[in-house]
This record gives sequence, C-alpha cells and structure tokens, in this order.
Amino acid sequence: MATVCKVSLFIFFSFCVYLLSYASPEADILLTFKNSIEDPMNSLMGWSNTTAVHHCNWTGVTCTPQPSSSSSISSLNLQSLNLSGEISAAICELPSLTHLNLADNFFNQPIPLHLSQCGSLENLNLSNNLIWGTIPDQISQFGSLKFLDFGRNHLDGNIPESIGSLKELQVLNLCSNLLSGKIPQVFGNFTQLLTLDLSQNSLLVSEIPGDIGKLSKLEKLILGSSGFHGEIVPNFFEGLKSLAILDLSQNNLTGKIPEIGLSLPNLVSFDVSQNRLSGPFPVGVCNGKGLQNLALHENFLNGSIPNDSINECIKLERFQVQNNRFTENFPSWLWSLPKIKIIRAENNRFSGVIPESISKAAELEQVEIDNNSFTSKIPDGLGMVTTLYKFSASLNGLYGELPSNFCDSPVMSILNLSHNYLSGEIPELSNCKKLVSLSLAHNSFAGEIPKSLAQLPVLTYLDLSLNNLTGPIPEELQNLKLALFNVSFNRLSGRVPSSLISGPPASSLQGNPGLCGSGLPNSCSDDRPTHKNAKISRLAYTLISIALAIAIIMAVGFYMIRRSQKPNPQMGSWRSVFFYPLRVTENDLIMAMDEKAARGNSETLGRIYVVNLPSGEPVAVKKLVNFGKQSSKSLKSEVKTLAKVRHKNITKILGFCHSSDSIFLIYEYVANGSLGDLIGKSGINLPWSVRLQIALGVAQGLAYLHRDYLPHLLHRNIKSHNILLDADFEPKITDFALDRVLGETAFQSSLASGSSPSSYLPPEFGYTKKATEQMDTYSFGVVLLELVTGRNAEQTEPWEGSLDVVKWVRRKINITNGAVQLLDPKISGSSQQQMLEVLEIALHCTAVMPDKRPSMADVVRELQSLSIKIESTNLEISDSGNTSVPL
Ligand SMILES: *[C@@H]1O[C@H](CO)[C@@H](O)[C@H](O)[C@H]1NC(C)=O
Ligand SMILES: *[C@@H]1O[C@H](CO)[C@@H](O)[C@H](O)[C@H]1NC(C)=O
Ligand SMILES: *[C@@H]1O[C@H](CO)[C@@H](O)[C@H](O)[C@H]1NC(C)=O
Ligand SMILES: *[C@@H]1O[C@H](CO)[C@@H](O)[C@H](O)[C@H]1NC(C)=O
Ligand SMILES: *[C@@H]1O[C@H](CO)[C@@H](O)[C@H](O)[C@H]1NC(C)=O
Ligand SMILES: *[C@@H]1O[C@H](CO)[C@@H](O)[C@H](O)[C@H]1NC(C)=O
Ligand SMILES: *[C@@H]1O[C@H](CO)[C@@H](O)[C@H](O)[C@H]1NC(C)=O
Ligand SMILES: *[C@@H]1O[C@H](CO)[C@@H](O)[C@H](O)[C@H]1NC(C)=O
Ligand SMILES: CC(=O)N[C@H]1CO[C@H](CO)[C@@H](O)[C@@H]1O
Repeated sequence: MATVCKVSLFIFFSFCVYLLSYASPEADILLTFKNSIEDPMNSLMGWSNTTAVHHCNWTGVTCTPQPSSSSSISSLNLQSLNLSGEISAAICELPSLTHLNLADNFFNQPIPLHLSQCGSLENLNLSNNLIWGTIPDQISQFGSLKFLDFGRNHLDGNIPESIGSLKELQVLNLCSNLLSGKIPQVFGNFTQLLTLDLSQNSLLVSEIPGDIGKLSKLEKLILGSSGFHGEIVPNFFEGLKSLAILDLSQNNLTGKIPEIGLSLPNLVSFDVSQNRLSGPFPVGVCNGKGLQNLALHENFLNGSIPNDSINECIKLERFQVQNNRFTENFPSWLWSLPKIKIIRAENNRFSGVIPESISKAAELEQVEIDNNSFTSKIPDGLGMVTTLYKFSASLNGLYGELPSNFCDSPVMSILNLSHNYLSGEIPELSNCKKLVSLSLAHNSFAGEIPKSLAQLPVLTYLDLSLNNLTGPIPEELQNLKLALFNVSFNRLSGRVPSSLISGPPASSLQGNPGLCGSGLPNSCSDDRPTHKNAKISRLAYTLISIALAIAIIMAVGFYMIRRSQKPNPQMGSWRSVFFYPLRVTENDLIMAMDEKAARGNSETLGRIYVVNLPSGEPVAVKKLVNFGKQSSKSLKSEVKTLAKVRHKNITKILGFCHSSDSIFLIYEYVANGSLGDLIGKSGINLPWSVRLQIALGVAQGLAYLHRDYLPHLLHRNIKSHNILLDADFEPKITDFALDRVLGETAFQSSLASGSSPSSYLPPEFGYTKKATEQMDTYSFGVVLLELVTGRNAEQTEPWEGSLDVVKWVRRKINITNGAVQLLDPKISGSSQQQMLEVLEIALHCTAVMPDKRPSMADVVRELQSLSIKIESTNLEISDSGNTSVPL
C-alpha cells in the first residue's frame, strides 16, 4: 500500500514538473542563461520559476506578440545592470530572439562566437563591456546580423577580411577599441550600411578604404581619432549620396579634399579638423555645380549679393576644417547657409572675404577663423546675425572700420579681432549685454575708449593693447569686474582711475607715456591738494561722521522699541526634523536665539547663533531667511542629503526646523571659532604647521564633497569665515551646499547681495550660470593666500582702492619679481620654502581661466606631499634641541 502511494506521489510530482516545464520552456532557457551570469545588483531576481509572473514580464524580456500562451521572446535587453560572468549559448535556443542588448556591463571575455547559432538574431549590442581578443575570421558566421555594436571594448588585432560577408549590416560600431593594422577593402560589401563607426582606434594604421565611398545608403561615417593617414581617394564622396554626418577629425590625413562631383544634399555635419590636409578646398561640397560656384565666388569678391538658390547645402549645421593646411579661397557659400551654426577654420591658410550675405545665416552661433589670411572688411551683415555668440578672427588681414552694429547680437559673448589691420574708432557698444571677452589688440584703432564699455555688465576680459587710442581711460571702467584689462602701447593720457592702477598688473598700462597717477612713473599735476582743501575735507569728514553716528543711534533705538512691541512668532507653524536625538523644542531654540547668542557679523547667507541645549551641550544654529519656494517635503530631502555627509573636516548637520519664512539649520558646535575670526583685522597669528594642517583639512573636505560624496556637492561659499576650528585647530567646513536648501535663485541673489562682490568669488561668477568645481577651487585658493600672506582677503587699504588679496598678490609678484616679501612676516624664515610652494598652489587655484585651475583632489595630493616634508623638518628642529614653533 505504502509503495503504491509513494509511486503515485512520484508520478504526481513528475507530472507537475513536466507541466511546469512544458508550460514555459522559454523560461527554462532564460534560467539557464541566468545561471552563468553574475548579477551583483540582483536585477534578475524576478527571473524565477517560483513566481507567478509570466516570463514575458520578466526584467528585460519582450515577447511578440504581447504575452499570451503562444508568445515567444523576441528581445532581451539587459543593459547597464553591472552583469558579468559568461554569455551562455543557451540563449540561442530561443527561436524568435532578434535583439540581444548586453551593453554597459562588465562581461570580460572574447567575442561570444557561439551567439552566431542564434538563428533569428539581427541586433547584437555588446558595447561598453570588457570584451577582449581579436575579431576572428569566424565573425562571418554572423551573416544575418543587421546591427553589430562592439564599441568601447578592448578588441585588438586587425579587422579580418571575412567581416565583408556580413552583407546585411546596417550599423557597424567598433569605436574605442585597440584595433590595429590596415582596414581590409571589403566595406563595399556593406550595401545596406547606415552607420559606420571606427573612431578612437588610435592603433589603426590605414588609409581610408576607398570602397566606403560606394555605400550609397551610408548616413554616418565616423572615423575620428583613429590612425588614418594618406590621401582620401578621388571621387570618394561621389557615391555617398545619403551622407549626413562625416567625422574624419584627428587623424593624419594628407592631400586635398577630393572634388565633390555629385551632391551631398543631406550633409549636416562636416568635420575634417586636425589633420594635415592641404590645398584649396573643393568649390562645391553640397552641389555639383562647381563651375557655377566658382563664378559666384568671383561675384563675392566684387561684393555683390549671392544668389542663394544655387546653394543646396541647406541642411549643413557644422563645418569644421580647423588645424589643417588648407590654402586659397574659403568656400564663400558657407557664410549664408540657412542652418549653419558652427564654422571653424582656424589655423589654416585660407584667404577670402566675409560677405555681406552672412546676414542670411540666421542660426549661426560660432565662427572661428583665427590665424588665416582673410582679407576683408567686417560686413554690416555680421551684426544682423542675432544668434552669434562667438566670433574669433584674430591673426588675419581684416581691415577697414568696424561697423557700428558689429556687436549687436544679443547673445554675443566672445569677440576676438586682435592682430588685424582694423582702423577707425571703436564704436559704442551697448547692445551686446552678454559680452564677456573683447579683444581688439594689435590693430590700428584710433580715437577714445568708448565709455559704453562700462555698461556691459559681464565684461571680464578687455584687451585694447597695441592700438593708436588716445584720450583718457574712462572712469566708469572701474565698475567692471575685469580679470584682464590691457591698454598698453596706445597713446592714452590723463589720470588713470585708481582701481585700474592697483588691480591689473603694471604691464597693462605701460607704453602710454601720457598716463598719470600715483604708483605710475608720472604723477598727475593736480595730485597734491592744497592745504586749505585738505582742511575743508577733514572738517566735512568729521561732520559726516557725527551725523552718521546720530543716525545709527536713532535707528538702533527705534529697532529696540519695535522689537519689544513685536509679538512672539507663532510657534504652531514650525516643523522640525532632527537627525540626532536633540531633546529640544523649536520654542527653546527660538527663545535662545537672541542678540547675545549671535556670533560674527551678519553673514551673506544668514546669521549664526550659539545655543545651549537643555542638556547643556552647545549647538550652532544658522538662521536662513528669504529662501525659495520649496515644499516642506523637498526641503526635508535636501537637508537630509547634506546631513548624510560624514567627514571629519565637514561640520555635521544635526537637524533643522522651518516655518514659512525661515529655516534654522542646526550644526554641531565647533569650539575655536572660525579661521576668519582668527585672521581678523590685524592678521592671523598661527604657526605655519597649523596653517598647513588647516589648508589640508579643508582641501580634503572639499575634495570629498566634489568627488566622493554622492550626490556630488559643490560648496559654493568657501571663505575663511566658513572654516571652523576645533580645539586642536583641525578645520571643519560649514555652510556647504546651501544652494540646495535655499533654491538656486534665492541662493544666487543672497550671494550677490553684498555691497561689493566678495573677494572669494571667481571672476567668472556673474556670467556663468552653472556653478562648477573650479569656482570652489578659486575660493579655496583665496583662503590659501590668506594663510600664506596672513592678510584678510576682504581687507582693503584706502590707498590701494578695491584690491582683493588675489590682485594684491599678483601685482606684488609682478612689480618685484620676488615672492618672498609677500609671505607673512610673522612666520620665521625656516618655513619659507614651503610657504612659497603653497603660494604657487594658491596661484594655480586662483587662475583667471577656470580650466587652468587644479581639481581639489590634485590640491590635496600636492599639500600632502608638503605636509610630509614639514613633519620631517619639525623632527629636525626638535633633534637639534630647538623646540620653538616658528611663528
Ligand atoms: C555598478 O557599477 C558601477 C560602475 O562601476 C559602480 O559604481 C556600482 O557600485 C556598481 N553597483 C553595484 C551594486 O555593484
Ligand atoms: C527551478 O529552478 C531551480 C534552479 O534554477 C531548479 O533547481 C528547479 O528544479 C526548478 N524548478 C522547477 C519546478 O522547474
Ligand atoms: C504582464 O504584465 C501586464 C501589465 O503589467 C499584465 O497586464 C499582464 O497580465 C501580465 N502578463 C502575464 C502573462 O503575466
Ligand atoms: C548599443 O547600446 C548602446 C548603449 O545603450 C547604445 O548607445 C547604442 O546605440 C546601441 N547600439 C546599437 C547598434 O543599437
Ligand atoms: C563581398 O561580396 C562578394 C559578392 O557578393 C563576395 O563574392 C565576397 O566574398 C564578399 N567579400 C567577403 C570578404 O566576404
Ligand atoms: C601622425 O603621424 C605622426 C608621424 O607621422 C605620429 O607621430 C602621430 O602620432 C600621428 N598622429 C595620429 C593622430 O595618429
Ligand atoms: C597713430 O596716429 C597718428 C596720428 O593720427 C599717426 O600719425 C600714426 O601713423 C598712427 N599710428 C598707427 C600705428 O596707426
Ligand atoms: C609682469 O610684468 C611683466 C612686464 O612688466 C610681464 O612680462 C609679466 O608677464 C608679468 N608677470 C605676471 C606674473 O603677470
Ligand atoms: C577624514 C579626513 O580626511 N580628515 C582629515 C581632516 O583634516 C586633518 C588635517 O587637519 C587630517 O589629518 C584628517 O585626515
């Protein structure tokens, strides 16, 4: 009896197993495939024979037709799941599988040839994995593939000739591998090809196979940054009737661009930049009417309006031929194409003119033709292109006067016409409110510097040197925050506005014998005020001071009265979130936050109060007002993001409370106040080793925020007042990433609200919308300068105008060529070498050009190597019995 029972049970189970596997043989195939795959993120957890979910609904699986009993798997998309392990041939048992996408994973193996057994496979995507080895001859077995993507792997060796049998290919991507050798002449077989990408294979040593030119369906030909050399075969472009994107940039191509007999009517982007191409550019790239174009070209030279009906390149947006050796006339039909956005032809030997018809290039954004031989006037038409933001044409033969509208484009940001033969007066510039950089150096401009320059709110780089300008330097230019100002070698005269003497390096005024002012070789004749005048002004000063004092006393009194009448803020509307057990109520906090508890001056982004919790433990509370409209929920998640930061050199956020109009951020209390307090009016008084320790700690904290913490954070308000020091003078950064709490608009307007722009803000602040790491680096560099010079960044001496520490250092270094006298005299000479090295780092960090500044991680490395040295020097000092710390 028992045996019968057992047997029938066995039969029952077998039946069940049979049923299950019968119901979903495809599910079994998937499970076998999964078995050989490592899945660290458990993305394929749902792939399981125990769930009720139909396998057509499993992650990455698509069936056709839609899930039903008779459906079958057509596509498997397991992109970006950190998968590794082995790609099993089991997958080929899926009879209808057409798409297999395993891109962006960590598969580390040779090309899985066994996938050629997948009879229906059309699309195989293994891009961005760790596939290695050569492309074997057997690649020909993938004869039915239409899309093959092995881009961004580690394939090496030659491309085999047998690849020519993949005649169905529509996309072939082998970019960014280590392929080498010559390309076989089989690409003519890919008659269906739409995209060919062999870019970034720098080990290829090959000519561009001529038979690629036969691919009449090819739309994208991307061969940039590979080792292509030699000439492009004649007639190469003739057959490429569908070509839209051509990228042959950064190779070693030589010779001419072949004549283009037939048209490339669909061309959108043409890039042959950074090769060694030479000779004249073919006349018609987009149309076959070369001769007609030539005639048209002659017309341009005579200044007549072109007949744009001849232009067929109506889709062309980008034309990049820079850094080659092209000569003779620049294709002039380009200038008036309706869609053209970018023209780059710098560093060639093109000649030609910029025609009036440039006004028709209604979408033109960027023109760079520096270092050629254009001989042209600047046409009126240029000012009519309202999309133009960069026009750079230095080092050419441009001549004549600037038309008065030449800077009319409302988005114009960079204008460089230096090293030409332009003459006449510089027109008033008032329409290009976005202009950041203007260089007219080394021309023959005469007349005065236009006052209207001072009304360009973000002008930062102004170079008018080496012209024939006369008259005074307009007083108004002082209002600009210029990082570069150069008017040297003109014929300017008169008194130089004081901040323009003290700010820029002395060299920017030289070669103008008529200029005068204190600190210049000539002092002005009306410099010495008479005795009487001085007396009067002293009297006036005293009177004004007294009046001011009275006004302040009255205002304070009025405020106290108002305050005592004001009812307590409503407690009911407060909400708090504590990330640590604080045992404090909003009420306690608010009551404790009075004038007595306030620390420091009122900061740009709100005041700090030190509050003792009922437990006796102190905390620092920052009061933020005027924040943007953030929902309480998103506010909470933003503060939480900041509160999760854990680093020894960053202050902890313990919690926060907020009402509809203010936020209190509760920080851990740090005992020794801020670095800013220590620097104070009379300068900092800390030994060098402590200063270096502070610099290193701050750098580590910033590097952590920038690169190690997720999400990456920017501090955006680094200054010595935001660097707190604990009992051992270990630094802790505070006030970080408040843009996230306040909202971008409110943050920006609070930062900008100070009376003068903060010395810690980089020159690009104000015109760059996007905050960057490099901005933090700049602010950090300013703090480094404070540590090295012992000088407060915001300290200004009356006789030096508005000279912040960066400009002060630059100027001193320049005048004396000796940096030693910049170092804080309170520190003994034995640390001098290290201080000079830190000064060097600080100068890098405060470079005018953001991309010249190092990353904070680099700074940490440099400072670390110094502090190791200092430890050994300190040892030496104590060894010799001299234990005094250098002060
Ligand atoms: C997935 O890969 C990324 C990139 O290497 C890595 O940062 C991440 O930690 C990985 N995730 C898991 C869970 O392994
Ligand atoms: C379910 O899958 C596991 C492992 O993948 C296997 O051991 C088990 O036999 C399968 N069960 C059925 C009923 O197919
Ligand atoms: C798959 O999921 C869809 C919606 O998520 C559902 O409607 C469908 O019934 C599921 N199919 C199977 C076979 O489980
Ligand atoms: C392969 O996948 C990558 C990553 O998603 C994608 O960018 C690429 O276009 C795909 N290739 C093909 C041929 O579809
Ligand atoms: C290219 O196509 C031709 C004709 O279809 C064929 O004979 C030749 O073998 C192919 N080349 C390669 C390398 O497969
Ligand atoms: C170009 O060729 C030169 C030597 O002829 C070589 O040094 C250089 O690396 C090549 N450049 C590229 C991008 O292949
Ligand atoms: C500068 O102007 C003066 C007087 O107008 C003229 O004589 C001189 O040639 C000009 N110099 C240059 C370099 O244009
Ligand atoms: C200092 O001025 C000289 C000319 O007086 C100039 O050549 C040099 O580049 C300047 N140095 C710095 C660091 O600005
Ligand atoms: C976690 C961390 O990097 N802490 C650093 C904080 O700064 C001091 C120097 O003041 C370093 O010694 C710590 O390593």
